[in-house]
Amino acid sequence: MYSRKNQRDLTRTEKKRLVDAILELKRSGRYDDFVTLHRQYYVTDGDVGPRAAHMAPSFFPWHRRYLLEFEQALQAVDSQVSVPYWDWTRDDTPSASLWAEDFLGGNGRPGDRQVMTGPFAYRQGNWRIRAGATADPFLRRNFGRPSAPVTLPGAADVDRALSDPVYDAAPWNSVSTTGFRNRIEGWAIGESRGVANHNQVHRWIGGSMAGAASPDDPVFWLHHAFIDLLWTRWQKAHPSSRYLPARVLPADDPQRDRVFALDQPMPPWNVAPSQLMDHSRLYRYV
Ligand code: CU1
Ligand code: CU1
Repeated sequence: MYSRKNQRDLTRTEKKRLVDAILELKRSGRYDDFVTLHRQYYVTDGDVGPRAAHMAPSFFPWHRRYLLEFEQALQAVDSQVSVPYWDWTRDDTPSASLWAEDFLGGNGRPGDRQVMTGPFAYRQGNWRIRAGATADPFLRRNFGRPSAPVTLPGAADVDRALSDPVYDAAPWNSVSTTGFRNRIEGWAIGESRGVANHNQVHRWIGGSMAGAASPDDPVFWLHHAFIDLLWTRWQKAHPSSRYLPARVLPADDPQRDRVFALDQPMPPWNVAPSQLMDHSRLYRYV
């Protein structure tokens, strides 16, 4: 049992130990294996085959397990480290301590968007992008996407999603217009108004965080820890609500073999959403 802290509360030492553990995973090649895995499971509505990670009900449980795998890899390097969370409704500016020189570094420079500060800047020599979406070997960020401005979601946007008592809804993909899952994941719902919660955060950071290779930016883990915390908050707010679909979809449903019902094992771990509903024996959020 360990704690996942708000990143704003980490001490200088805690930040350094986390950064050092991440750099060690990068050096050993394990970090890029995680990026490759995410690219492999980033299946969209328009692709064929099952969707475990995105545009699907199992968005929350799949990423919970994915984060646990990453966290265990970090802890094999340094047993005192855990994945902190970034509450982007509070720490919502480029001057937040998250982006300081001693933690994740800051925005990309104009032009090629290359991150120039912090431990993950290419010029530091420890962070070469190998499994990225482009051929660029450097980490890229483009805060706020000035060419088509995007803001970070606010507390009201999150609260609107948390107040939906239904976990997910047909057609169980990116076009579901109700349900907690897509209100947080952020496809379709509110996109015209720019309210896309999880997706909006990826877009606000931009660069490497946009797209299937988004774990190339270490902020991915802090963003998804907050997403994981929001799932826990939703469960507490709606104790009689359940993960949906509860059962395998009927044979005539086009989503039957494309989404994972409560007890259907998800790749690559062969673990069902039902086995990931409760994290309280593993970690807690403080
Ligand atoms: Cu993902
Ligand atoms: Cu994400």
